[in-house]
Amino acid sequence: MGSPTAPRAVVLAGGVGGARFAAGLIQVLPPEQVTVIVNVGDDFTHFGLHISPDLDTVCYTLAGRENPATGWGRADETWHALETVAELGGPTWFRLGDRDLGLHLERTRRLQAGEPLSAVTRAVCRAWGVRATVLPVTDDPVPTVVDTEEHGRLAFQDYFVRLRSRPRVRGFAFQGVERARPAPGVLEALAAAEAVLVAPSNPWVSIDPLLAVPGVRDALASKTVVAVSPLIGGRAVKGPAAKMFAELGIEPSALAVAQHYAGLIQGLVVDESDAALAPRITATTGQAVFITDAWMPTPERRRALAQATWDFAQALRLARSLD
Ligand code: FO1
Repeated sequence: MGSPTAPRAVVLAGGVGGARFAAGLIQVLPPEQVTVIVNVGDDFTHFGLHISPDLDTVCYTLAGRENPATGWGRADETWHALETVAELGGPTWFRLGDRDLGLHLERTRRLQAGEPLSAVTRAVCRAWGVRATVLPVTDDPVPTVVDTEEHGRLAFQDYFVRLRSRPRVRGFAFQGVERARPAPGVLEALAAAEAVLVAPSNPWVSIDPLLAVPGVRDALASKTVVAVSPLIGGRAVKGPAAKMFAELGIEPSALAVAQHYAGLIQGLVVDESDAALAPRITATTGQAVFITDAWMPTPERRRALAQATWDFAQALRLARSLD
């Protein structure tokens, strides 16, 4: 038995899917043993405020403060500030609620005073009683740019929220990522973890930007890494992942997810509806496959998926140590 606060599991997470999976895992392991490393490629400045959508979704969800209907933003939200913006003819396409705005105001103030994003995130989590460690993958700006057929290069939130992911994608860039440094604690958590769990997040715009931060992919090389497919029956539970695969000329399926992560993961968790793909996944990538109900509509289902994924990772780790 290690120390009760030693990190055992690292989750690589984007927004809603990553947050819900992490919320399941802190029902399986003591939260102090879980580190969630979060994508910041979606971050942008709006009304002069620094918005970190995926970090906020993870923090709100682990604090039990998330909007259960959307998955992002706050529960019990009101919209007075945005109504005033609308009265004045300002932009309302990105819906910032009143409670949510408070976080963006305070984070922006601290960033402008010189605190790094990771320190601000730590303070937010402490204030809200989040016992897991939540880390932005980097404190440096690494904005995701989406190359589209119709509009050329678009800032991520322009593509995702303003244009509702409708443009056809041709590719992605993570600006400045080659100069980015992992945030304090990221490489340490990866080094200490028994296993790294890639949440059911969008591989293209949630997980790839994390892996692109220099040092992160290398830190996974010696680890047991297991991913949960975000595609169920060829469709994304939320967001445009399946559409992105198709537009990039890849048939969207759990097999495509396995091939996307080939060389990075040793195991893939897939939904029961994708069970027939398991032999081809193993034959083409060498990955072990675990089949379960991968849909997470309730806290119980989140816990069950996290438990199954953790047990699968532990079994793979044991098998590797015996090799
Ligand atoms: N997503 C939307 O589809 N529409 C919105 O108006 C919107 C507002 C928003 C505000 C704060 C926040 O933290 C997230 C918000 N999101 C919104 C979600 C978010 O932009 C995306 O889900 C992520 O960037 C993708 O993971």
